[in-house]
Amino acid sequence: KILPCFVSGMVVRGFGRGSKALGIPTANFPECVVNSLPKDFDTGIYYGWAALDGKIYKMVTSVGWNPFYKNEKKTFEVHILETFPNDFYGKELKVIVTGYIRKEKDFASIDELIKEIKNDIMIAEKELDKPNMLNYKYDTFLTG
Ligand code: FMN
Repeated sequence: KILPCFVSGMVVRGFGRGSKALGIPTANFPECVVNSLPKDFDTGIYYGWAALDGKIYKMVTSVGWNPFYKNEKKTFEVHILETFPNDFYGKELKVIVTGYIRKEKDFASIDELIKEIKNDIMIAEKELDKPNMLNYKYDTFLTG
């Protein structure tokens, strides 16, 4: 349908819960980028590739309203599957969303949310190693 979806923008500050409460830091795209997604891009959890500072990484992304936190604004948050010593606010982030994992869910506790995200990460790790997904890693959108 609408995947792969190519998205780029400058990393902005989110609500600031990502790294602290969850131990899973996410980079947020600005509102204008979120609002310019294709109309039929469903909210949910996806995986794909991210380019940052000229390097390509696996990523998982959450697009929507974060029902657990009841956000009033739709967000597009990217968690890169790599540990970084610093934030990357202000940097250009490019992503190719290549696959869908699941709908956003509400959870009874933060621990359950974290468990589900860890599972999303496992799925992304595995799916992105498949040849049809690896192809996108070298797309000129990311490398150019
Ligand atoms: N939030 C939800 O409320 N429900 C979800 O199902 C959900 N799934 C997520 C899956 C992934 C892979 C990621 C990276 C985030 C997910 N989130 C979900 C969003 C987290 O709640 C969010 O990253 C957290 O609120 C931190 O946001 P902040 O850094 O903007 O404060």
